[in-house]
Amino acid sequence: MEDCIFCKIIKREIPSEIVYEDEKVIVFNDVNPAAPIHILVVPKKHIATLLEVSEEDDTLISYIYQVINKIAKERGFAENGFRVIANCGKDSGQEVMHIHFHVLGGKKLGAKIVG
Ligand code: DGP
Repeated sequence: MEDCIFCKIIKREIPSEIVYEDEKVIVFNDVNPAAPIHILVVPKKHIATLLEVSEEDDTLISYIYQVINKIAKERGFAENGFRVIANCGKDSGQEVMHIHFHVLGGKKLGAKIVG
């Protein structure tokens, strides 16, 4: 999508700190980290919100969790644990209309997941 920030990151039109990439997903550091580890796992397919996810994305969504699993193990934060968050729509504060999974870790995260 032309005006989408994450599509621009995928096309290298905007720089980012990429930590993993393959044909289906890109993973990069969040520009505004909320924890020592704060990466965004983003499918290359432009899907605006979780409400647009359909049956044809079954494999992709499962794959995203496999990538998270792999990165957590490779980067050494699997054992201590981490949190995955996907915002959807205005009440969640979703800013970028291209689905993405925040992976947060590297410290003991607060018990509260809403604020
Ligand atoms: P959300 O509220 O779930 O839509 O979060 C979007 C996140 O994306 C937010 O934590 C900041 C991050 N972000 C926005 N623009 C950029 C960017 O240009 N580069 C990077 N690395 N992260 C971005």
